[in-house]
Amino acid sequence: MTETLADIANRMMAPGKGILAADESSSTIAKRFQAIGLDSTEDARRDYRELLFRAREAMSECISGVILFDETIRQKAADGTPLVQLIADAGAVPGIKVDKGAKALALSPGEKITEGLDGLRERLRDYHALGARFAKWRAVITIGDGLPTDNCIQANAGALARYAALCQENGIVPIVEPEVLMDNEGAAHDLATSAAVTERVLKAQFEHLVLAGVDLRGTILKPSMAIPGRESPVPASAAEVAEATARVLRAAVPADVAGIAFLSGGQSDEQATEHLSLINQIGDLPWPVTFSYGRALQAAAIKAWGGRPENVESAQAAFTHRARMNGLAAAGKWSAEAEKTAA
Ligand code: 5MM
Repeated sequence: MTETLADIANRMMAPGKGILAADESSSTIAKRFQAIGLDSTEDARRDYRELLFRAREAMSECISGVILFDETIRQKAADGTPLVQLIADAGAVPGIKVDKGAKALALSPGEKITEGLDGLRERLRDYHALGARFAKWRAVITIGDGLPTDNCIQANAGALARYAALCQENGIVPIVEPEVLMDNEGAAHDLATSAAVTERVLKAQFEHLVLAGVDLRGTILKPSMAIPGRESPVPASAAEVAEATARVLRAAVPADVAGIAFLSGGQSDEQATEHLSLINQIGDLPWPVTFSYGRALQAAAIKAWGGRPENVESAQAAFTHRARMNGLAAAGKWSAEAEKTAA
């Protein structure tokens, strides 16, 4: 029997599991490799992704889905097994980033619009044939003097809604990711500002999704948390971040949405885990809430690997540790003790 969109989305929101964002575009992965002194060759990118997807415990117990980049969804492991197959064999859902990146928004200095709608229907059909059952599109919203503008919020929300409708038309669950940045240069906003902007962005987003006829039961929201900017002079406690984030989501996200999977956005590994756990501890939320982390799941693994074959096992252990900690957080069960004991 064919899985419905809601079935796929529910699989991605399996209790105690979350999503691995391994969809770094060529320039982003090159930056990550540069930090460990490694050239970004096709084989190096394959070897790195292969080591993640072959981390059996992490993949089968903590990861429900993996977001891939175009190159990766077509790549084979060193022994010839398609990488998509490794993911599916571990019981996780393969997914694909389909946006073409955030570009300058015309006549709106300092703001961005995500491109990639032209030809998307055809690309989605190809990706479905390659095994993708969900997709991801990321919009970027910047807080600043007079920013974000309504123009930027509306333009990105409209593009995300068109993307989501095209996904559903083609049997693919859309992950809708409107990221309110916290780690850009000059991000000095406080928690209240982040919360207010995030609420405004999410409310606009759901108006557009509903207008486009998108079925929310087959849709996953990937939001940023309500959190002070990285240069904010006013810090917030982990409990304050969790409380503000849960409040904003309750105010803006319809209960029909299949689930919420946060991005980490530049938080430290442990912060991202602690915040997620505290949000889940608040309880009584109408949707399952988990992670869809890129940096906060991979940073330790990439460092441990260092591009050397003899470090594959330590890199897998580092990835497994973070995946397990975030799996606990998805159930509201992470603790500083668990972090130390397991490390
Ligand atoms: C893995 O990073 C993703 C791809 O980014 P680029 O297109 O810039 O290379 C990114 O979209 C990611 O999926 C989300 O932002 C979440 O990642 P973080 O690192 O914020 O958890």
